[in-house]
Amino acid sequence: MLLGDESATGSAKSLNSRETTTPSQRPTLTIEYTLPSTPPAADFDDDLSVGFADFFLFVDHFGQTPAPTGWDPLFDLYADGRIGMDDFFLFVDHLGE
Ligand SMILES: [Ca+2]
Ligand SMILES: [Ca+2]
Repeated sequence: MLLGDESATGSAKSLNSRETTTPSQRPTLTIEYTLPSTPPAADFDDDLSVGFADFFLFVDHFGQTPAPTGWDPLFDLYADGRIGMDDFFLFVDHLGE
């Protein structure tokens, strides 16, 4: 059984896979989606939004330079070879995207 109004946004669907006893004849549901073409620059954890998890990752890298360990150019939003206040301000610009 499939219910829904295709002309409305936010339409709900119900799919009952027990209507047939033959597994190969049961309906299947395929969901296709497209990721945003340009994820936010400050989305460090790749969840397609900029939030507190990204902030804490940024704080972990704050003050770093390309010295021996811990350097990750991902956090150098203002690409000057140091993770500092310029990067923080760019991060804040993206917060909530
Ligand atoms: Ca994120
Ligand atoms: Ca920087």
